[in-house]
Amino acid sequence: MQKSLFTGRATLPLPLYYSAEVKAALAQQQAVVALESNVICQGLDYPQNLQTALALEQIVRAKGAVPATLAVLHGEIRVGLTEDELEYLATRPQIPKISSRDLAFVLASGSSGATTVACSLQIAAHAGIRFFASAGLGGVHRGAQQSMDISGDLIELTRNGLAVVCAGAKNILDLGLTLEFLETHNVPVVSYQFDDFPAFYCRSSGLKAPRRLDDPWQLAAALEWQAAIAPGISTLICTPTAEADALDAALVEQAITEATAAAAQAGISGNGLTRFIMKAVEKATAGLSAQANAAVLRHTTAVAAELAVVHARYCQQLQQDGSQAFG
Ligand code: PSU
Ligand code: MN
Repeated sequence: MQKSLFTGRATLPLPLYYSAEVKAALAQQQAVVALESNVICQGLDYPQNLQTALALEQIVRAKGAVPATLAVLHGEIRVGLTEDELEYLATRPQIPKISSRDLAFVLASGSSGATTVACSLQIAAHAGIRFFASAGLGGVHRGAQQSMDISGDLIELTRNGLAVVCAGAKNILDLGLTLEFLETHNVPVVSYQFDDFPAFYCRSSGLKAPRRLDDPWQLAAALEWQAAIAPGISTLICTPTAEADALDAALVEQAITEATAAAAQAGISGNGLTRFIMKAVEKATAGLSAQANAAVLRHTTAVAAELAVVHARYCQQLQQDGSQAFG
């Protein structure tokens, strides 16, 4: 039995099952990068989803870190999946999208779930993983002044103390309001070697990032200070998709505006809205947006792995220096 942080009462141990690779890496304090499964199950279509999932794992390994794709399979929280398990998820879009608030119920029913960013952050924290990569976060939806639709991804950033590497938030959202929300909740937002807050498929949102940082060693130091100061608050590290993979902003904006109007017309709200709009944009761009989404994922995952490796080295150095570092 574990002790609850809140009541001191004994709580159930979570059914966390690690792949051998992830278990060994965590034991040796090597760099591990967690990845979500909702994008594999529902964000992209088969076979592009499976190809992308496998490519992401290879990218992480090539950078000297270990990938941990997260999902719930038959009531077990899986931290690191085999190729067969990735294929299982990639060929079953009927597996539900699960966010943080769904996890307990999925475990209780012994069923499976594809984890959103929010749910993945929660699991990664319980699993002792420090880095997480995603293409674009959920955020404040356009029209949220009325609908109050704000992704649980943002809330979860205030609870789990991870380093989250992404290309900003999805540009189907209101990125200005998303930045405001992050500021209100004191979530550090850093653009890595870039001035602006990126816009997922597009390089820039036209909004300045609250902070720019160029040196990965200094970023590692900031993450450790953040963990000491406010252990629950994650740090959002943004990196824009490569020039060659970026979509034309005007073209995408037109598709998003039409998709958003179509969603309103069809009365779509709640947790199906993001997928509805993403799929409509994909249709309007003849699949270009899905290609771009996969490219963003490959890029953010590579940067996350690079930063995780430097961070692991920084932590080793801290341990070697011991108390000397702080006098
Ligand atoms: N990537 C996609 N499509 C998606 C998502 C990612 O191409 O639908 C998922 C992510 O898992 C993200 C979630 O965490 O959408 C956010 O959903 P919502 O806006 O309902 O919080
Ligand atoms: Mn929502």
